[in-house]
Amino acid sequence: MKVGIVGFAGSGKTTVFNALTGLKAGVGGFKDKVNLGIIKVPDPRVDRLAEIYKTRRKVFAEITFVDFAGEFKKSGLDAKIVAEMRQLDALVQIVRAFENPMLEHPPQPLAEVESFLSELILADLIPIENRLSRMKKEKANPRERELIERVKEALDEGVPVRKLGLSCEESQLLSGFRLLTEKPMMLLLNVAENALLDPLPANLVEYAGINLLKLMAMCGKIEMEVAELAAEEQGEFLRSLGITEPARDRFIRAAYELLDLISFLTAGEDECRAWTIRRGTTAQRAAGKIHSDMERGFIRAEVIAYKDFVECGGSEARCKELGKYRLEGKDYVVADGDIINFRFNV
Ligand SMILES: Nc1nc2c(ncn2[C@@H]2O[C@H](COP(=O)(O)OP(=O)(O)OP(=O)(O)O)[C@@H](O)[C@H]2O)c(=O)[nH]1
Ligand SMILES: [Mg+2]
Repeated sequence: MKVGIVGFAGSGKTTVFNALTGLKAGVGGFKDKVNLGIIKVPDPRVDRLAEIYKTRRKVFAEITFVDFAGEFKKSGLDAKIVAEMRQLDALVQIVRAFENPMLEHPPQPLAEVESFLSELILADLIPIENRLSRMKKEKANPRERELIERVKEALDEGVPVRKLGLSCEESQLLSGFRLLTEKPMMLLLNVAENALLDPLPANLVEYAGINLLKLMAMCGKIEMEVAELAAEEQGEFLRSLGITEPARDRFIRAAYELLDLISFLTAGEDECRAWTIRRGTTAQRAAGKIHSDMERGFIRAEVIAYKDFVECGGSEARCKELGKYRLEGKDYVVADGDIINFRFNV
């Protein structure tokens, strides 16, 4: 999964990037550099399975973060950056809610979110308008033409494509454009140190609800310091501030919800591993996540729910005795925490 950290200059993008990745990219002074960082998604189930199978080889799901710089010049979003943003699975807009001495204006979270949306809309209008004018010359498929016109109308009115409630088929027709306003998006309110435990501003909560955006708050500066501490010191430091868990963990959960992702597990003496899939994925498609041969030659899936496996003391035989071991066919919808062994034939 590739997540872009976007937003206006000085909103604290790189600070948040450091907090999420534990890296130490330079902050402040409007650095003009794209940072890339990969994190492993902590999953205690993988740790536990590795103990049961006595293996040291643990593989976790990963999230790649891209921290953009200088997105917002006077003339709008930079075309090169827009092109890179189009490749991402989700966008996280960092919204400034702290006083930044390098910027003149005080924080105005809602206004900042609205004007960033306008920039995204302008960026999406370019390919849509180009397509429309080409369609007028060619004989276009009427379904596609109607769709493109509807998208253009929405964008003209300031409505992100995400809100149009498109069908699967319509999304498919638009997929080549990789529209920014269609991407799942989260607002991350970057709050001042003294506002750490304040409730989220009501106007922003309302706005996020209407526009199908996920919303969370953190203090980037503090969380960046936390990420620099050794793991065993982090808990204590957070507790002293009244924070229950690192923002990174909250963020990962929110991102999985945002993208409707779950994990299934594979376990054995050679390796224990978490695989990320979209909720609703069938067993056969899930097999393809591991290897295309497994999907093509799919026979069946042997499934034990993680919870059952642990309750049976990590014994497959015991799971079988208690009827917790299931054989599932290709259309079985995989559940979060399923431990799966795929049978296949190529
Ligand atoms: N007080 C406070 N300052 C913060 C917080 N987050 C970031 N800052 C400060 O804001 C300034 C800008 O932070 P950056 O993380 O570099 O912001 P950015 O969005 O990456 O900036 P550009 O890359 O230049 O667009 C730095 O001086 C940070 O220390 C915060 O939560 N509280
Ligand atoms: Mg930066």
